Amino acid sequence: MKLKLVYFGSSLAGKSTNVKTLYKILKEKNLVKGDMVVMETEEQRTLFMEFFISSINIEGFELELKILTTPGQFRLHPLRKVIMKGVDGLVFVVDSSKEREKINFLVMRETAAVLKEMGEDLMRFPVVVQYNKRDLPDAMDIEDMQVRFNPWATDYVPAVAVEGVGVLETFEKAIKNILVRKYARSALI
Ligand SMILES: Nc1nc2c(ncn2[C@@H]2O[C@H](COP(=O)(O)OP(=O)(O)OP(=O)(O)O)[C@@H](O)[C@H]2O)c(=O)[nH]1
Ligand SMILES: [Mg+2]
Repeated sequence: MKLKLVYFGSSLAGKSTNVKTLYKILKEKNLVKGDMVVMETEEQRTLFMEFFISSINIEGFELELKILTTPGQFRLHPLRKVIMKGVDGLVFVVDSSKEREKINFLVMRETAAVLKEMGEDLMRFPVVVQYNKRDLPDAMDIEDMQVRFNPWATDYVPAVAVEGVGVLETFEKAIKNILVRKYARSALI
């Protein structure tokens, strides 16, 4: 089964750090097919990134995963639509810094708009919320963030992506959510 997982979140929230770390973890387990493709703007900000994993077995399913990040910067908005095409599941990387509260929220709203244009509803999508940068001195309380950034009441993972904390857990939960959703849907139709 082929699945597409997209990491979204505000600029500098840690999406690339997650995906690069995940690539390393999976590469060591020989689960990566090919190289990681990275495209950056002149200021080292993500334009687009993707990599493939071949035959990863999760919960008894043989999966081929395509993993991508969206660019966080607002001026790269048109690219986000391209990246979101055919997406099966999402990871919402939330910057725990109090200073980023508003921008986290705006990105959630904007992602909902992108999906709506594709005829999809963010609120009905398989999502995992990652509260990244738990190491910051101004990190918000998880309970406060849950109210603001987890309207799905879905799984969440506290993380320090830069140290690799929470990266694999987030990924595994995201894949499980996609599978549960796909199977629940096919059982009901
Ligand atoms: N303190 C701290 N810094 C982090 C953490 N995760 C990532 N960072 C740092 O945050 C900065 C931005 O990380 P990126 O992974 O490039 O962020 P991004 O979401 O891909 O940003 P864009 O590509 O611009 O949208 C980098 O300097 C990272 O080292 C974390 O858990 N704690
Ligand atoms: Mg990036």
